[in-house]
This record gives sequence, structure tokens and C-alpha cells, in this order.
Amino acid sequence: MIEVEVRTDWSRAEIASLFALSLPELLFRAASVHREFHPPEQVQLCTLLSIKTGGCPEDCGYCSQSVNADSGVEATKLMEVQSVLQKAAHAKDAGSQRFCMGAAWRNPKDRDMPAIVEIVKGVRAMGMETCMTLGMLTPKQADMLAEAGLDYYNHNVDTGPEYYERVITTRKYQDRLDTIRNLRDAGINVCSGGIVGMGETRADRVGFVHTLATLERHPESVPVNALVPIKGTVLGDMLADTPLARIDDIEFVRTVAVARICMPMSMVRLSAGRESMSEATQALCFLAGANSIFTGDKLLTAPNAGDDSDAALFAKLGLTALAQEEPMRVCKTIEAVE
Ligand code: SAM
Ligand code: DTB
Ligand code: SF4
Repeated sequence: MIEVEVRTDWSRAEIASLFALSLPELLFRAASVHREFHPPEQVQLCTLLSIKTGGCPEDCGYCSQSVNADSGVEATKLMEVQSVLQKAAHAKDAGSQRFCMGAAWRNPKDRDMPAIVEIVKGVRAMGMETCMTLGMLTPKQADMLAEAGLDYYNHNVDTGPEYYERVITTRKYQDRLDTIRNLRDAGINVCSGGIVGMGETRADRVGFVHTLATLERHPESVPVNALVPIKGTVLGDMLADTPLARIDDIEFVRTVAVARICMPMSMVRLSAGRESMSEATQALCFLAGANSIFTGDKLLTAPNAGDDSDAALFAKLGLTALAQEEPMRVCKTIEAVE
């Protein structure tokens, strides 16, 4: 048994030296940390649903849902509460543990909140964990979601602070950190991660992990997305022109491993990009400490690996779905080490 300390005082130099380890040493360390806190053969299954698609005023260079993108994604209104609950019931029947709902908003308007609150209450009443990602939140909106019983809120920092303005100009890195603060103050579990493969350098990936691993408390979930290059988005088109810019699979695995070592208790989610990843790369990610995935054949607008190929992969690797638990409230994981 190794003693794993949960630290929030990581330096960039320490994180950079983890990235620079030989792959066998890095994977060994990540897998050792992983099994201190998590059953290594169990993977959490989460289902995503876009409850309000497209027409977003933000200019995130990766996103098909920005008004700036020419991606062919049609803008819709917020779905009816009952339709969302039907989709949640279907996800639960398919074995999903967490229902994650995304809206293409810069921030929710106060008039949207009553429907959002009803959705959270309805999904939770089915015994699933709830997660929302609705853009920036005021302290009051975060309190309303906490009151409704929301378990998690996804709000990604996306990349390191230095690279951020190359990807998004309509908000600042600090805006993301402010919403994360508002979530913490409201007592909602935080899901925050980012995207690898947007043309950033390794130093930016170090900065990305550093931001998350030095938050006062680590996010309970850390999604690591591989950029899905979508035609009509700034980054999707850039990648189409320079195919060699696509992230190297091993560098992606290294990022997962470093996130696992720096944030031992978090669920590290192998998120977007799996549909174009080989089984071998995904297997390395699980070995490196990823223990959560999105199931189904669609993410928000982009294709996902799909239930059949995931079932085959799980059978091949001997992985099982994480057993359904009661929705967790904030603090539980921290208390476990104190
Ligand atoms: N509008 C909300 C927001 O930005 O916070 C929620 C939805 S947004 C689509 C959720 C996250 O999905 C983004 O922060 C980004 O990290 C990820 N994402 C979006 N498009 C992606 C793409 N093409 N490839 C990989 N990840 C992507
Ligand atoms: C996250 O980090 N990845 C998910 C979830 N949080 C909301 C979203 C991935 C979106 C991929 C692109 C798309 O489907 O449009
Ligand atoms: Fe809007 Fe979120 Fe897409 Fe950015 S990532 S354009 S905020 S939906």
C-alpha cells in the first residue's frame, strides 16, 4: 500500500516533471494512486442530453453551438420538462448512473430557472445523480440549484490560463473561476476539466492541470475531452487544414495520468473524443486512472462511441459499471480522508 496525500499546493514544475516521466513509470504511479481511492475495474456511466441546443452568444472556438460557428447545428428552445424526464428514465433503464444536462447559454436567464429547478427535482426523484452545465451562474442561481438538490455542475476551465484567450474571447478565465467559487459556496459538487488537442503546448496542459489541482478543493469530477474537430468551428477547421496538429494519443494518456496523480480522489472522466480513439488508447486511459465515461451514441451534438461498442470494450477489458449509489452530497469524499 502507498500513502497518497491529497495536495492542493502543486507547483507547475512538479506537474511538468510528472508529464516528463517515462510512460511506464507515469502509468505505474497513476494506477497506484488510482487504486488507493477507486476500484480499478469499475467505471462510472453517465448520459448526456442537450436540453437547449445552439444559438449560443459565446465564441468558444471548439463549439458547434456558438452563433459564430457554421456547423449546421439548429438552435432550439429549452426542452419541455416532461420530455427531459422521459430521456432520463430511458438513460436509467440503460444503466446510467448520472444524467448530465447541457444548455448552450452564456448564462441562464432568471426566467429559465423555474423549469431548470423542476427538471433537477424530477431527475433526482428517479434516483439518478444530476449534473447541469448551463454556463456562468450568479451566487443566487447557484443557491437555487443547490436548493433543488443538484448534485454536480459542469463548468470547464478548458485549458491553461495563458492559452484561454486564443480559444474564447467573450469571457475571461477568471469568469470561469468565479462560477466555480459560486458553486462551492452553494455546496454543489464541481465537475471541471477541459479539452486536450486545441493546438495548445504541453506547458498549457501543465497550466490546465495546475489550475484544477490547486483549487481550494479539487473538483469532484474532472472531464478530460479530446477535441472533437467539428466542421464550421474555428478549431475544427484549423485541424482539418493541419492534420498533424491532432493530439498524439500518448500525450492524451499522459494528461489523464497526470490529472489522476494530482487529483487522486476525483472521478477523472474520459469524455469527448472516444469515438475516434482506438480501444488500445482507451484501455491506456483506464489504466492511467480514468474511471468515468459518457455512454450512448451522442454527446451534446457530436457522435459518441455508442452502447454496443462500449459493452464490447468493457467485456474485453474486464471492466464493469460502477454500482449505483445514492446521489453524493458535497464533502463526503473529503471526509473520507480526514
Ligand atoms: N455552455 C456551457 C458551458 O460552456 O459551460 C455548457 C455546454 S459546453 C458544450 C460543455 C463543455 O463541452 C465545454 O466546456 C467544452 O469543454 C466541451 N466541448 C464542447 N465542444 C467540444 C468539442 N468539439 N470537443 C471536445 N469538447 C468539447
Ligand atoms: C464535458 O466536459 N464534456 C461534455 C460535458 N462536459 C458537457 C460535452 C462534450 C461535448 C462534445 C461536443 C458536442 O457534443 O457538441
Ligand atoms: Fe456556448 Fe458552452 Fe458552446 Fe461556449 S461551449 S459556445 S458557452 S455552448
